[in-house]
Amino acid sequence: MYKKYEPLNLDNLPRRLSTIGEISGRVGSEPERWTVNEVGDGNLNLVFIVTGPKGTIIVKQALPYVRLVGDSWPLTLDRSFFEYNALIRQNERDPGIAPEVYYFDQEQGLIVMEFLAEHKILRLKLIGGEKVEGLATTVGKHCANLAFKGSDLHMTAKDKKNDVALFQKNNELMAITENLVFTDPYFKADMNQNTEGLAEVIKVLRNDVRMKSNAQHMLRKFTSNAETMCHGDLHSGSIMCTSNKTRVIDPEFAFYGPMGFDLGMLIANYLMAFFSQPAHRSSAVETQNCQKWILDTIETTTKSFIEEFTLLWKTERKGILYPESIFENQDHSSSLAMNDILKEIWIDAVTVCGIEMHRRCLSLAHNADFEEIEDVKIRASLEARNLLMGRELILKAHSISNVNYILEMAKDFNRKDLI
Ligand code: SR1
Ligand code: MG
Repeated sequence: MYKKYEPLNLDNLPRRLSTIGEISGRVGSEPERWTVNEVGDGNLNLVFIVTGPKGTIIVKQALPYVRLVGDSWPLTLDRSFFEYNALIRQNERDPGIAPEVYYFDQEQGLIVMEFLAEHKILRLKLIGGEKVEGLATTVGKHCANLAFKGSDLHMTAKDKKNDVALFQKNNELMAITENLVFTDPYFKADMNQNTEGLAEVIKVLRNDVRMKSNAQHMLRKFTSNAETMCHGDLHSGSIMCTSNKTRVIDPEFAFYGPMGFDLGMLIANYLMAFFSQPAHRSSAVETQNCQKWILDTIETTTKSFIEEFTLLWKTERKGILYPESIFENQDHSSSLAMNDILKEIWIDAVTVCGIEMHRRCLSLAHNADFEEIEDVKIRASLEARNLLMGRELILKAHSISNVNYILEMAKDFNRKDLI
């Protein structure tokens, strides 16, 4: 590999990578027998599928700018360092869910990893009306394992602090979330985009001082409450599935933050899939069927998170927080303390959920669930339901006691004509 950073392309990739043992061992040592396709459809990076006589790999390379915008928005290559580190931790904390990493080159912003041959991006499956067996339990458990095992409930205080220090340097990516997700939806930011017809709804959101304050309280937690390593960008585009297998990819936005962050972002993306269904299905029956499945997925994801967190509390509580010495060893249950934590996680998740529902319709980087709806009037009316439910979630996060309340709220908004 060259020392100086140079982006890969279809022509230079085989020559440049075939001399690396970890790669040629998996693809084959004759680069002329390799086929290379660039398949990156995300907002930031190059992604190549490389196939040779021995097998197929994924080659992901950071560009020195935001791909979605172009070189007017420079962005550090170091994001691949944080993605690499997060993948390693995901695989330690919940093995077999993140792709296996075969090779990493920091200078080139390059990660070579497992090719998920049969898997497809979950967002596309949801738009296509496909269901995935086991999705909710796998991802709910994954979120719980990441939340628990990256925190002072499990890690040694020294390891935790060192890891927080390491990931605090992922601050360029954190800044994207701080601005695009938490703040830009609520004012006329330069890169904002929205569907025509939403002006009145946007006015309601931007005039709601209570809601904006709650969203900023959550941003304060994002920046200062380094509880655990979050995936940082856990939407349906960061999950790949077959009909019954689920993997979680793409943790370059990883950061140490609130334990409910990933769960909240995930539920938001399921809710957006839910609200967009009427535009993607060809009959009311199909729409109802898919929407029900999505709501069931939200319910089971949340329940799996709680179940797994409760199990980890009993079996993996080895850190400095809530030690057995002051509870169980004195014949006192620690359930009260755990339930307090779960309650706080839930409030954070509900708040993040509402904010994510806003940013995907008002800020930069919208999602295909809505963007692929060609009829602007239909798109705006479905986005309005999503935006106004997001507001309710941010306003009522402290009184929404469980997931069923959210499911009922979604069904209720799904019936409303708001614009
Ligand atoms: C400029 S990056 C925009 C968005 O793409 C990523 O997937 C993250 O969600 C980020 O917020
Ligand atoms: Mg991504």
